[in-house]
Amino acid sequence: MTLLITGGTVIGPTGADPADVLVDGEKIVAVFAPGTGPSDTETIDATGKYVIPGGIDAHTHMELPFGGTFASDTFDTGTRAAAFGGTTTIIDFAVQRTGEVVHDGLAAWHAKAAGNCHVDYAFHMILGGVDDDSLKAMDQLVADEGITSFKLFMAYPGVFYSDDGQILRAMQKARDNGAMIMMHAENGIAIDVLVQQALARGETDPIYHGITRPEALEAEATHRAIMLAEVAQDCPLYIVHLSASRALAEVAAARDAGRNVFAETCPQYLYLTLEDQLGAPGFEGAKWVCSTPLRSKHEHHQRDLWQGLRSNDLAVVSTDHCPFCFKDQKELGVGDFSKIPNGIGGVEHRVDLLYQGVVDGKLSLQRWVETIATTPARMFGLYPRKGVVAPGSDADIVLYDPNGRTRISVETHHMNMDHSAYEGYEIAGKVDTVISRGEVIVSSGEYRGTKGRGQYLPRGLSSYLV
Ligand code: DUC
Ligand code: ZN
Ligand code: ZN
Repeated sequence: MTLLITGGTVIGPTGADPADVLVDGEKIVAVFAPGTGPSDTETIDATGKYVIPGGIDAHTHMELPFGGTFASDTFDTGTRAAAFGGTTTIIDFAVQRTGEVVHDGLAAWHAKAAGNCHVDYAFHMILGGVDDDSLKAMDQLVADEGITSFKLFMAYPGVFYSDDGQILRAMQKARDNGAMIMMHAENGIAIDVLVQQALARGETDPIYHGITRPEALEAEATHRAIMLAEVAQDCPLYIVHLSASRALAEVAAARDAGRNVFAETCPQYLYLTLEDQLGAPGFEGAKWVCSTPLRSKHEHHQRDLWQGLRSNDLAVVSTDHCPFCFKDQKELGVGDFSKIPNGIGGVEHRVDLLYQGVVDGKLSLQRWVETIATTPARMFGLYPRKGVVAPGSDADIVLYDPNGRTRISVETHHMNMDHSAYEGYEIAGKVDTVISRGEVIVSSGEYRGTKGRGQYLPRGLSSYLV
C-alpha cells in the first residue's frame, strides 16, 4: 500500500524543505518537490506541519528493577506512551545483574519486550559485573545479537558499580570490537560517604539526594572516564544523562582534543531544578529524585546544556525514562531519601519539550531533529534505517504541528505513572500524526496501533567512529 504525505515541510539535519513524501509498505520510497508526486494514492495532508523522522529515545528503562521495586512502565505501556509523543524507536537497557550470566540477563529482557512493544526497540546492555565471562559476552553480543553498546556505572556501589580496573578492561574490549561504552559518571564511593553523613545529621528530605551528589563528583567521574578511555586507546565513550556544567566542560575539552567522546543530556536537566522540584515542600520532591540529580538554578547549568546542544558537545537528548509511581514506590523513601527509587518518567514528552527549545530560540529546527532522531540513529548503529526522512529508510514519520499546543499532565499522559514530572507545562507545538514503518499509529490524539507490532532492531556499530 502506498501513502503520499503532501504539503508539509521536511526537516532534516541539512535543512527544512517543502516536499511530499511517498511511503510504500514499511519504507519511504521517494521525496518529491511539492505537488509532483503520484496522484493515484492515498494521501495525508500535512499542510502547515513539519515532517520529521520518528523520534529515537536512546535511553529508557522499562521495568527496571531498582531500589526494591520495578520501573512502573512495561514495554507495553511505555512504548505506547512513546508513540503518543512522536517517538517510534526506543533503545532500552537490558540488565546483567551482578553475578548473573550476561546472556541470561539479555534473554530476560527479550522476554519482557517480545510481543509487547508498540514501536520498534533495541537494547544496550548494562554490565553489572566485568569479568572474563562478561568480556567474552561483549564480543558475542556485538557479533551476534546486534548489541553494540554497554553501560557501566561509576555510581551505585554494591548494585551496578564497576571499579576503575573493571571499567578499563571493558573499555579495552570495546576498543577491540568497536562497541560504545556508555558511562554513568558519578563518583559513587564518595557519594555514599556524603549520603551517610547527611542521614546521620537527620537530613532525610528528598533535596538531600541532590545535595549529596554534587557537581564536582559528576565532573570528577566524567574526567576519570575520559582518561580511562584514553588509556584504552581512545575507546568510544558516551556519557549518559549529563547534568552539570563542569561535566560538560570535561566532555568539550576531550572533544576539542579530537577524542571519541560523546554525551547526552535529558529534558529534566534542561527544564527542572534542585530548588523548584527536588526541594518541593515535604516529601513531594521525591517525584524528581533521579541520578544524576537536578542541578541548582542559581548556577548556570541549563544555559550551558542548551549551549552544549547547539555546539554538539551534547549530541543527543534522551529521557532516561525510569518512572516510579509516587504512591508505594517513591514512598519507599519517606524518612530516608536514599531509599527513594531513582528515576523520572518522560518518554512521552521529549519531542515536545525539545521543540519548546526551538520556540524559545535555543535550538534550530534542524538541531531539534538531529538531537532527538538523526544523531541517536547514527550514534547507535540504526542509521540510515532510522533517523531520517529519505528514500530507503523505514517510514517512521511524525507530522508535527507548530500551531498546536500541548499541555502536559497526569490527567492526559499515557505513561503508567500517578504524577507527571512536568505537570502543567505548556508546549507551543503538538504531535499530530505518528507513522511507524508505514502504519499510522497515532492520529489526532487517537491511538491506532497495536501491542506487539514493534520489532526488535539489531544494531550496527556507531557511525561516528574513525
Ligand atoms: N538513574 C536514574 O535516575 N534511574 C535509573 C538508573 C540511573 O542511573
Ligand atoms: Zn545512569
Ligand atoms: Zn538510565
